[in-house]
Formats: sequence, C-alpha cells, structure tokens
Amino acid sequence: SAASAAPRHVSEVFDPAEWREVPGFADLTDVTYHHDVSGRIARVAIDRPEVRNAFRPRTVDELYRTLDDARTNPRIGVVLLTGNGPSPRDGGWAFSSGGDQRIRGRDGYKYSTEEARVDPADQARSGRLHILEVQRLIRFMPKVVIAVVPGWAAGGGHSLHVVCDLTIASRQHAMFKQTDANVGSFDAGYGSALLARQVGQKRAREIFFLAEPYDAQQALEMGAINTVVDHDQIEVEALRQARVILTKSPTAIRMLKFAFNAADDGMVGQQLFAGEATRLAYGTDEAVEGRDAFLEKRDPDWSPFPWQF
Ligand code: S0N
Repeated sequence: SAASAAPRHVSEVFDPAEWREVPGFADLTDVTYHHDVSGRIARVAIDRPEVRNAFRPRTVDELYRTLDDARTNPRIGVVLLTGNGPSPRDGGWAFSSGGDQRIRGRDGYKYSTEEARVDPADQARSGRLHILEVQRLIRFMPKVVIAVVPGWAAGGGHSLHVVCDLTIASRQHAMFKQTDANVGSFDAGYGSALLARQVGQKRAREIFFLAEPYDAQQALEMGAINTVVDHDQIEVEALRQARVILTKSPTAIRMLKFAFNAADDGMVGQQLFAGEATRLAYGTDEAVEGRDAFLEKRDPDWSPFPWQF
C-alpha cells in the first residue's frame, strides 16, 4: 500500500522526514508502523516507553498485524523492529522488556478490560503466549528483519532481538539482560537455543542462569549483535544498512535467509527452503513443459532438458 502523510514524531531518534504513515493502521495503540519514503523499508516499533516497551496481548496482536503487512507487501525488503522512547516518566530507553508482568495470569497473559476490542468472555483469546507467533513470523519471513535496540532488551524483548536477522545497538543506552528466570518464565525455543547457536552454549547458559546486564560493547564482543553506534545515529545506521541490503538480489537474500535458518529449523526449515526452490523451478521451461503437457493431455517431452551433473 502506498504510504501517505508525513508522520508525527514518535521517538527522539525517529526522523519524520524519512518516514510515512501507512494507511489502514490509524487504530494502533501499542505499536507504531511506518514505511520509509521509498516504500521499501518498514519500521515497526513498540510504543509503550513508560513500561520499557513491555508487551501485553494487544501489543503482540499489533506486532503480528504490522509485521505480517510488511511480510506480504512486495515492495518491502527490510523491516526495522525497534522500541520508541524515551520514557516520559524517567527518560529511560528500551527495545522491549518482554511480557507485561502486571497482566500475567496463571495460564498466561490476559487481555485487560482496557484493551477494549477484546470481549472478556472470549476465553479462547485469553492466556495466549502468542509472542511466539511473532517470533516465527520474524524468523520465517523471506525478508531481512533488523532489531534496532535503543535501550533495554530484557526477557521476552531479549528473545525478540535474538530471533531478528541483525541487531544494531545504542552505544550509550542499549542493555541486554535475560530476566526470564527471575520472573518464572523461560523461552525454551529460539530465545535460548538460537542464542546458544549465536554466542555458544556456555555464554547462553550464563546469560539465562545469571541474568546479568551486558552493555552494547559486551554484546558485540560475544557475537550477540552486529553493530554498535552512537545513540543519536541508531536509526540513521539502521536505514543505511537497510538501503545496502536493498541493493542486493531479492531472490538471493530470500534463499540466503532460509539457508541460514534451515540447519536449525529441522523439517520446517527444509520446507521453507524447498518452497523457495520450487518457486524458482516453476520459472524454468522444464516445469512449464510439465504443466502444459498435463493441461494438453499429452506425455511431457523432457528431451530438451538434460540430466545435469
Ligand atoms: C528492563 C529493566 C531491566 C529496566 O530497568 P530500569 O531501567 O531500572 O527500569 P524500571 O524502573 O525497572 O522500569 C520502568 C517502569 O517500567 C515497568 N516495567 C519494566 N518492565 C516491565 C515489564 N516487563 N512488565 C511490566 N512493567 C514493566 C517497571 O515496573 C517500571 O514501572 P513502575 O515504576 O511503575 O514500577 C527492568 O524494568 C526489568 O527487569 N523489567 C522486567 C523484565 C522482565 O522480567 N520481563 C519479563 C520476562 N518474561 C517474559 O518476557 C516472558 C516472555 C514471553 O512472553 C514468552 C516467551 C517464550 C514462551 C512463552 C512466553 C510467554 O508468553 O510467557
């Protein structure tokens, strides 16, 4: 969809001249969603800076909706995932502090009555752990997702950065801390296992078992993130990297992302890679001959197509 008017200023490091509001998303309350002026880069940001961008079920719904819109928009090639800031209460910065602990019930996170769109009687929608659906969307979308970390990445917010393809962090304010075990939760999927692939088993266990804070430089040195930049440059650098990626072949980037994922994603990883391979195969004369022969009710003529080695 074409982006429209110049947006309001949603974060101190956000440059309104670079971005446009996306039509159809005016009802968002917990997330902001923009496309860059070229319409090729999406910016999705959690917009609850007063609670370090903790996510409640409504936040997760909006993350899913905006990320899925970016996934299905054929002009978008790169997605920036970030958190708006600073907090109006104390000036603190965050990417995300994970699940909102104030509304966690015994069977998961509850939609509060304040999240007005949800009927409290709709039990099927309560207690959902659907941040994992957002993780899978990031992991499986055939586009590059960059975590832009201006402050705290803690708990489930830490896991969100882990599942992104690249991470850029603020030299002055980014902090990484895996607090899950402090509050009796545990991301036993990508948040831990993929982290171990990234930083090694000993480090990953230390990060979870001790729950100590690491600054951007320490995270860089352990291979947990890609880039450290001065705070006021974080979105400038994110846009720069996104624009470099956009100079590459979309098919090559898609195949590479699924290739990087495949070894760790088992048969699902193979399925995604295979799906892209099939899409490429459909473009060949050989596959066209197979389809045409069926439609024309004749035997296929494979003779022009050698058994290549
Ligand atoms: C991030 C921290 C370290 C920042 O510390 P700092 O800078 O001192 O700020 P605070 O004063 O602590 O915070 C400012 C205000 O924000 C509130 N707040 C912060 N984080 C949260 C939060 N997660 N939920 C609700 N409120 C939060 C503070 O309370 C404070 O407000 P006031 O002044 O009014 O009290 C520090 O804030 C911190 O440690 N935060 C908590 C981090 C945490 O433990 N997060 C939860 C970890 N668990 C998950 O995220 C679950 C993940 C998940 O969803 C999941 C994953 C896999 C499988 C299933 C699930 C599942 O759905 O359960």
